[in-house]
Amino acid sequence: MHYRNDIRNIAIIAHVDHGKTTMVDAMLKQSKIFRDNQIVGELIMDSNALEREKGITIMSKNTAVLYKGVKINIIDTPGHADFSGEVERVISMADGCLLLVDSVEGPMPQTKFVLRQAMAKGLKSIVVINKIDRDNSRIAEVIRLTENLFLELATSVDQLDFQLLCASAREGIAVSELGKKGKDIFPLLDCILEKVPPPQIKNGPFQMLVSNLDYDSYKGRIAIGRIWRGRIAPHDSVAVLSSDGTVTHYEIGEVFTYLGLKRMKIEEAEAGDIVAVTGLEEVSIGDTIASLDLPEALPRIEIGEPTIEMTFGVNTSPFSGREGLFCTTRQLRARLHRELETNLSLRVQDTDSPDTFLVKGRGELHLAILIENMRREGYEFEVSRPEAITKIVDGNLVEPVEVLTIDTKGEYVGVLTEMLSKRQAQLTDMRNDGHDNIRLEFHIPTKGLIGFRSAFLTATRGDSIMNTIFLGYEPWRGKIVTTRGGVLVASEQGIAVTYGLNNAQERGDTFIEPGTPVYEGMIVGMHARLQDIPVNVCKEKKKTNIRSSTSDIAVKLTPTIIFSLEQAIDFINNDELVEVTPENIRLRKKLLTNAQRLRNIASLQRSMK
Ligand SMILES: Nc1nc2c(ncn2[C@@H]2O[C@H](COP(=O)(O)OP(=O)(O)OP(=O)(O)O)[C@@H](O)[C@H]2O)c(=O)[nH]1
Ligand SMILES: [Mg+2]
Repeated sequence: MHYRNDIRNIAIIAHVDHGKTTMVDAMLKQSKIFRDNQIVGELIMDSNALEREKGITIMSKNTAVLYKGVKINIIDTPGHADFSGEVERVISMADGCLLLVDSVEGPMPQTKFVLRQAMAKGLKSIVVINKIDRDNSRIAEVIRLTENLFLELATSVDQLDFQLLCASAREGIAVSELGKKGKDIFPLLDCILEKVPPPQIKNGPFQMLVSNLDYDSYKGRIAIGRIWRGRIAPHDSVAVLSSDGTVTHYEIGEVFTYLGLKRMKIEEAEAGDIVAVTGLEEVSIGDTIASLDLPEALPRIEIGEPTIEMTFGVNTSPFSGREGLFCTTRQLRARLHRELETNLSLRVQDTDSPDTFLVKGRGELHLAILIENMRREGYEFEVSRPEAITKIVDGNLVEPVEVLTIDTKGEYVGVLTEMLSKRQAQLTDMRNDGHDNIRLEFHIPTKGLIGFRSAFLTATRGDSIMNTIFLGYEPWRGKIVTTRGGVLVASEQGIAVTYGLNNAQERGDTFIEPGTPVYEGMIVGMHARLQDIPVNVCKEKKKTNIRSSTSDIAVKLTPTIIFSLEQAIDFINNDELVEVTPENIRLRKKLLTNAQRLRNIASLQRSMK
């Protein structure tokens, strides 16, 4: 066994938005990976369209920089709890981690979650207190809180020995001593070279664990991972050891390593490095690729279980097939199964209905991102309201419970606690920093969180931040009585007009603009009361022979409420669906006609008697 001093492998981990991807920017830019005149922009690694739009990292990615003759392989990870499966998946490629902590927010639930993961994998930690340029930063306090977190999580004394730096990723500076004036990111790179152990090389034939997959239309499937043993070169013969014990032989196509944003073709790679290889038709994340001389499997990657589920079905609305490229059950099934190859914390199951699949994920955002991606690819389908996944453990019904952290102002505490107690949340902690910034912590069943985010944003006028993280399974706390009001349901198919919408607005807020095609059973607004009511938004004003005065024509509509996909999923009830097409997001009742719905209510009432 020996070490390779020319490589370091690190993962960047943190709570959402604490500056991981910005830190990678700084390292890439200052290590002169780019040509001097090359325009590279910001959040370079957030390369996919949805990531750029939302300003968050969704998938973890590899890059590398060269510094003082050493290649530092960097794995950028997502911070949002819904994508924590990604962190679990890639962290084993690293020997060390940069744990970023925002100098104002301090350690957050996801900071704890990812640090626990890193410790379990035995990674050496470097703590970076980031965003020290922020006005209200409280560095000393945040350091103290971070030390407490290490004390809480460490299982051995050497885990308490972590290196600490302060940085502003945005300004591209890091300092090893508080109060020193920074000028570049190099102190952090030096610290990585010094403190992160170089990769250990086991002698023996080739062995690599597949941690990620990519696809190229020319090269086909690309397997990415760390080589644990031996060497690999193009055209080598290898065995792929899959989860069910099957062993398949392949010839490697090309071998690549990372540098900056490029994958570079190389003639040979050696243990300790992170590489991408082509030529393996059937390979999954978690598989081991090994030499034919000694085909031994590495331990598989373990990923936490999903907590929420919803159905994805073929679009059954009267408008089905109008806007999508892929609308059939077969296409929907194939797409969902393809997603399983890379989205490890996702599950897909068949249901009693052949046109509907049960899809399970880590949270509403996890599933919403999948829906949004599919819609952009041209898929058309319908989804149900998300539900928490319950289980039976030792004969008892249990449900997922999460820790909810809210950063808010004093004035909202009353309304938030009231809203949350209806959702079965229990207040577990409340802190005031003396400037009216209040942090509340609750334990809340996952079912209570569904539909909460939009209510939260409205109640706090967008002025507060909420975060959740999975805590565990606890005994079922009973049903939650939903508090959402009724909806306005279109009573006829046609085109919505101003006159009809204006009438509807006397009953509540509307969701569609004049000129929108509607069908019977489509939800077009929110009723001011509890029950649903049919409205005819296509109704024109009666024509008379006398030309109407201008005051008649100029009906002023109240502005329409337009839901984003996530808000739509958050909004619907059990008897409703969201219809998703490349062009539109419509809300509808499951039962489209008023007669069907009335009959259903009557039969429900009968069965309750
Ligand atoms: N003031 C200040 N803002 C920063 C700094 N670093 C990052 N930011 C900002 O913080 C926001 C989030 O930065 P990202 O780099 O996307 O954070 P992230 O940790 O990669 O976020 P996720 O991948 O979604 O978890 C962006 O608006 C950045 O510009 C910093 O050092 N100072
Ligand atoms: Mg990021």
